[in-house]
Amino acid sequence: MLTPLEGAVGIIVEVFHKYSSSKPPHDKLSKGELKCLIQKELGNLLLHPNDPDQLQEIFDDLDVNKDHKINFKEYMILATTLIMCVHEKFQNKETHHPHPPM
Ligand SMILES: [Ca+2]
Repeated sequence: MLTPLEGAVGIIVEVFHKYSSSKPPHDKLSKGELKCLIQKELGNLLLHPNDPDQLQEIFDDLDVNKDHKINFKEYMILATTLIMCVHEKFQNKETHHPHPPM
């Protein structure tokens, strides 16, 4: 049985393939596929998941090699950035609500 972290890693990979395989090339996300992924999978984490300007900005930031597609490596930038944002929020919470001294 997978540990929670192993499961989370698998889900990050699965989600990429679920959306990238909707049309060829099946190993890259088009802008439309990235839009679907963001709206369906990340609607709670992003402030404006339906804003076309924000979507364009995210797409341009991720598309490092400028081929107008998001490959898995570029998708990992999105995943890493989100994980770091969640970590930052988690740390802020800890700073603002310190545990009472024992
Ligand atoms: Ca690219």
